[in-house]
Amino acid sequence: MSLVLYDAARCPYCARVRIVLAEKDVEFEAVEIDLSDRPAWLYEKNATGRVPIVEENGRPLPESAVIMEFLEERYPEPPLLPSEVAGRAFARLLVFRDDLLTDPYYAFRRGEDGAAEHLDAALSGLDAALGERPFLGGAEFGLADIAYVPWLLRARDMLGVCLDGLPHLAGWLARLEGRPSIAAEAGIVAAL
Ligand SMILES: N[C@@H](CCC(=O)N[C@@H](CS)C(=O)NCC(=O)O)C(=O)O
Repeated sequence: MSLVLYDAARCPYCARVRIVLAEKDVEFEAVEIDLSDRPAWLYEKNATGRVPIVEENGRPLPESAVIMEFLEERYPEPPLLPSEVAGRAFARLLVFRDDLLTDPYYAFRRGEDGAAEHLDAALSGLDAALGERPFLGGAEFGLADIAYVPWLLRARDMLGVCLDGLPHLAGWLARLEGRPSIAAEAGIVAAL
């Protein structure tokens, strides 16, 4: 079976897929896409022209949330969703609601008025959630954590967002960075 990832180092959505592939120790070929000069053929694989796209045996699949689920089913070990139905639904809900973090993140990156306060509020919400459970989806590391961590790494390391006043969030990020998959992503961010 051949697996190709159309990838971009700076893309946090691609980071989700890189992390899942690393967690599951899946071999794949990475094709780096220059987002400022995207090849015309990319639109044949994804009508929006966006990455990530995963291609299995020549069949392209876009959308990071869908790709994460696909990889979870295709490579079930180690599992990245809870074994119990309600737990899986909760993890999926968090992925579905990722704009609670990504909207204020991009607004802050664009320098919009009031964006710092909105990002602070989003980060405080995550901090509060992580005060109640060790990982975003519950007791175990999984897709919910992977869905959010690319923006946290970029907020901290590229936008200079300080997590000092957010002990649960900072502790979660430090725990995640103990995993080779996330440490590798932090390395990619450092090299951007
Ligand atoms: N909803 C998509 C978003 C992917 C996305 O926005 N990728 C960006 C790079 S981070 C991209 O390809 N941007 C090019 C564009 O918007 O034209 C996903 O989850 O995969």
